[in-house]
Amino acid sequence: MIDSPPRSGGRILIDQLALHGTELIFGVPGESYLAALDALHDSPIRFVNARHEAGAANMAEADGKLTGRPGVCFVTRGPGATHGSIGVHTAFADSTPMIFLVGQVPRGHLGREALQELDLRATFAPLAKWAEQVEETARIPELVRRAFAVATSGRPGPVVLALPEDVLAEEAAVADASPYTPARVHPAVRELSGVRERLARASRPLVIVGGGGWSAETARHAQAFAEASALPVACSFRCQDYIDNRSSSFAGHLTTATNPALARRVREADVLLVVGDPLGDVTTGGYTLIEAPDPRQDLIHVHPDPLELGRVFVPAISLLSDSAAFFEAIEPLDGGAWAQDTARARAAQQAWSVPAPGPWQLDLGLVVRQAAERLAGGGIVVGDAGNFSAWVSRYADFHTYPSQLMPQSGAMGYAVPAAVAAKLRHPERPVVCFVGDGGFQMSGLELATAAQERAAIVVIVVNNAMYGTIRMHQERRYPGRVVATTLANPDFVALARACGGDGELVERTDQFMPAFERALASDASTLLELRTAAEAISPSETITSIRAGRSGGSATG
Ligand SMILES: Cc1ncc(C[n+]2csc(CCOP(=O)(O)OP(=O)(O)O)c2C)c(N)n1
Ligand SMILES: [Mg+2]
Repeated sequence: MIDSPPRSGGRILIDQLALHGTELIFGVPGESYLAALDALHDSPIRFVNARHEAGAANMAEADGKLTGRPGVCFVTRGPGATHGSIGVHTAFADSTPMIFLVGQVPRGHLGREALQELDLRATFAPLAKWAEQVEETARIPELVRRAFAVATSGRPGPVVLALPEDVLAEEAAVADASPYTPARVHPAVRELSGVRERLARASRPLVIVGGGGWSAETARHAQAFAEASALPVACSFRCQDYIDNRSSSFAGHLTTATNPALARRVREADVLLVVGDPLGDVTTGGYTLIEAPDPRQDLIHVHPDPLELGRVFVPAISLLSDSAAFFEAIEPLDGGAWAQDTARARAAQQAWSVPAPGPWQLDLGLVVRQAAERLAGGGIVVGDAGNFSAWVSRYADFHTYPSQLMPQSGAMGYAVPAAVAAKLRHPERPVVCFVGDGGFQMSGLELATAAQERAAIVVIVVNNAMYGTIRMHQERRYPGRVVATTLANPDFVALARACGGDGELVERTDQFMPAFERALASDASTLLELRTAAEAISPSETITSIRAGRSGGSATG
């Protein structure tokens, strides 16, 4: 095998990334991986240098979500790795394939607490699917190939590879690896019959879709199966684009502020067919809609990772399969017994997603709805964590996969960098990012990266001059005692201009659409600062109503 000319470790690494299909690397450079940067000088791979490693890691995570192939991030040693760790956490929580490369101190300095040294295997053990250090130049092809396979197989997730500086600088004569192929998990015919038999005896069935490994084709198969069987389908937390929201089967979104009619439907279902989703805290309403460990409903859980089946919830039927293979293989069934109920689920979702105008000068519900109607499913809607996202989840709709990028991890600071990555991957599609004033200040300087990369995004900053989510929880538990949740903000419009973009202040609902049209038409990134009333704390509550003990719902991260 050793008939290749000697190459530096950096060159071997970049050659492996290219042969596994990498086109973009998001990162912040460091002297620990100069040999890899040098190899990029003559490579078709584009290095996008973010302004902060959290931005770079969130960009790579978003890229992995959009493509289904590992997004790649490259950072340096302890400070770069710890800054970027939030993106690794999000990739884990969101089941997103990602490869997080970290320059490390030279092998001869390991264990001495050399400058910026960090035990990266130990640090990332609980954050990543696999964390390894490459200690021999000749093993780079083997370990990089394995990193791609691990990131994309079973439940997708992040892999961390530490690369000591001298391993990258040293030369080795080693052959390239063959391109990776993710392992697929197919259901057995007998198991599919068992699923269909149990469903056929149901009177109030519900399908829940979510988790990793989704694709446009899987979305089509899932929709075709659900519609032909007249089954209602709910999307798990922040997986709203997994099925066309215009479908007769779409029953809504299980989120932090779920439609009470949908929550009741989950609780009262007799059979739940859950495909791909690991069933987390938010989707299950804090383990109340689906009780752990023994759900009241008959749970049919389809997942590609055997360790996920029965981990929290004991299924009536466990089926080891990836979502794509399941929806390719399952035959529709007669839905006569529940078709009318599915129509009611659909009607309840439609009623829920129409905003009732409020007394506000700027009505966020109307603004989100108008923006979504203008995009008509063709855009990519990116979101951060915060209460503003409750309006986005409720009043925007999604037609194709992928068209939504929002962190299931609830990480603030995600949206602006994720939007930059989305625009680089889909330059032809409008990319519209919703973010709170708090979240924007965590990563807003990535607008400078957007300008450098000529990625023209639209950033809608919902400015309520506070950490609204935390204020809401504060008012519920400690009414009137406001601590640490008020924000004195910078001039967001001026900030956008300083970063090479443009900006407009929007203070009234009727000012929004003209400003949005100008933003969509612009060649530069445009920030629209929406001034919203602090009193409008969530779509269903005001601060006054919370203080008066008249809470009408919930919204959070
Ligand atoms: C990185 C990170 N830090 C802290 C939190 C806790 N948190 C959740 S929402 C929130 C406030 C968000 O404020 P803003 O972005 O202004 O949105 P708003 O809730 O006001 O709409 C905070 C601090 C978090 N989710 N992520
Ligand atoms: Mg805010």
